[in-house]
Amino acid sequence: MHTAPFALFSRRPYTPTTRAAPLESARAASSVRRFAPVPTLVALFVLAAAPDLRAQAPQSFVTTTLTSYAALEPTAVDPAAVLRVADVSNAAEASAGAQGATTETSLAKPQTAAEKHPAKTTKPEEAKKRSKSAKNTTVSDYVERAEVQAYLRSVSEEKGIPYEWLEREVALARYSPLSEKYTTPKPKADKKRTPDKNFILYERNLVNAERIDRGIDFMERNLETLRRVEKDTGVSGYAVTAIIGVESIYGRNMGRFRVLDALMTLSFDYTRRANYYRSELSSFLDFCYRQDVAPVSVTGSFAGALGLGQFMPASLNAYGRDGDGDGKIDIVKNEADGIASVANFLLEHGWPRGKRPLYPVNATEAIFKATNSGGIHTNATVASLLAAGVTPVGALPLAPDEKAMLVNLPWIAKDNTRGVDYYIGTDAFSAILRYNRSYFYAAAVTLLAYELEEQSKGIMREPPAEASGQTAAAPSGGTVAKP
Ligand SMILES: [Ca+2]
Repeated sequence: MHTAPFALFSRRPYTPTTRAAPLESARAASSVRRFAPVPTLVALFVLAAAPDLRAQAPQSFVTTTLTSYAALEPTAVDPAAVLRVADVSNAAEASAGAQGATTETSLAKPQTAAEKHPAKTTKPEEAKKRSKSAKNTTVSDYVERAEVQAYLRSVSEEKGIPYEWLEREVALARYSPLSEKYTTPKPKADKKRTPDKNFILYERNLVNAERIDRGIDFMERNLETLRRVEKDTGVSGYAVTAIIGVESIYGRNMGRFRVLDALMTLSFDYTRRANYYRSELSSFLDFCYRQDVAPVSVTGSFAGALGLGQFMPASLNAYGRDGDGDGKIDIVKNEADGIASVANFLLEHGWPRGKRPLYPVNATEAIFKATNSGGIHTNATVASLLAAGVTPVGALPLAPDEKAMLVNLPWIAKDNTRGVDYYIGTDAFSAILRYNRSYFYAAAVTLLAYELEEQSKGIMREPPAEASGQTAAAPSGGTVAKP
């Protein structure tokens, strides 16, 4: 029997809103919403194109316009992002001056929780302060600075890139106030108000009808590539799709910051982690030089992550792959390259062929502590976890000596009941954790992958006619969990 994958997550006493809207109704809604948006579009255009009007418009008008537009076309615009852009645009325009500030004033889709929550957007007063304190960096300012010249000389030597090329390209960099702002840690006072960890809330933002629907579209149009890559690497095509879905909503949200500006700012106008960003910057310049890409043309997140899988440049250099065989690696515009690169990242970080990431178990906090659980590596085995008192929920098709880790996901339901779900994680889960060290992140990716499999009715499986001609190639992703 094929076990419904997301039944794994059904023990919590709540019904996730994400599953309330069936796929069909989501699709129906998406065809209906095309008929009405003209007045909203006009209002949105005014807001986007006329900063003065936008600044004077009542906040309720701005909110209503953006919210109704977002309802019509949910992924076209994120109200929170546009509100934030509206708030900071004056500051960005003032500080950028003649530079145009196209990145900051565009409808840049946010990349992190900090950007997604309107409550955390820049207040107008803050924006005014910013406009006074922002560095008045001109286009060519960076290459005139001695530390930048010294850095470029070392990159030139280390990577074998002509200094003239580096100087010419870096001369186009501009200071990016938002890159600095969004990478600056919040004051400690805020930490007191940090709410308890709640996987239910986290999951709701990442695993919902829209992301499942678009994920199935993504899989349908990339099915050949996904199957080929899964066959080559043994990494689940559902998991690769889920990571791309979580990271960039399948390419709709890759960030509109100029990566060059972001990395130059964080390397030379921001003292915290400057060495890290300088290293990423040199990877980025190296990649652009080798791939014959103009650095200034590449867009990504405020911190320099780019493409479908939001790779930092060093990861792109290390794990980027050419998925369509044209000799270039373009993880921004080419979905095959994005898929191949994410799969290769997971493979290189130990994804075991055909394995699922998570299996539900019963456990306790005492067992979690006694087994030294909590890291990102599989430091136990299935047998040792069972010996410590972990008991499977349903089938656990893993060998006793299989490397494993115990995973805890605390949650708080609407009625304030609290609990912790426990899972046995395999090396596949550990590989996802190398993408992002958070159990919540990796579990949300896993859940989205399971939903994609379930709701696409196992789209990754080869058609029976082809499959019958094949020998015992291990099925990956989909069919392994059968008892
Ligand atoms: Ca390619």
